Amino acid sequence: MCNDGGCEHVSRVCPVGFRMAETVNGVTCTDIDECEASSCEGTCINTEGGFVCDCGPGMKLSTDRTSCYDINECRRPGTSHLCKHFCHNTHGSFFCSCRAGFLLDPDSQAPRQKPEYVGRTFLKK
Ligand SMILES: [Ca+2]
Repeated sequence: MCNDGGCEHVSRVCPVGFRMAETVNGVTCTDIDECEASSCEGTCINTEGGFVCDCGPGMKLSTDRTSCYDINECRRPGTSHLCKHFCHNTHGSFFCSCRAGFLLDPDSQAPRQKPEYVGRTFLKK
């Protein structure tokens, strides 16, 4: 297999992230699937010569490039309008709530005045 020192020579030719493979047509460099043994906290995506970790929605990749941390949507600059009244951060997401007397619109996440009832009559505002 490596009777003439060819392996040593070719391994220097294969870039990082590739492994040397012997085929019938000679020696080639093939991409290593780092995701087989990745330390990604989220989803591992194998790329040519490397890999990337994807943390998914609501999460951000840490500087170590493998672990994920929660995005605090309530404290992100410029996103204070996310919730009109109260913002509650959760792991991977967030939710809004309203002051007393208001209901959260499920579509717009905006608070709307709770309808007031007197007996069975709805009072329009
Ligand atoms: Ca969050």
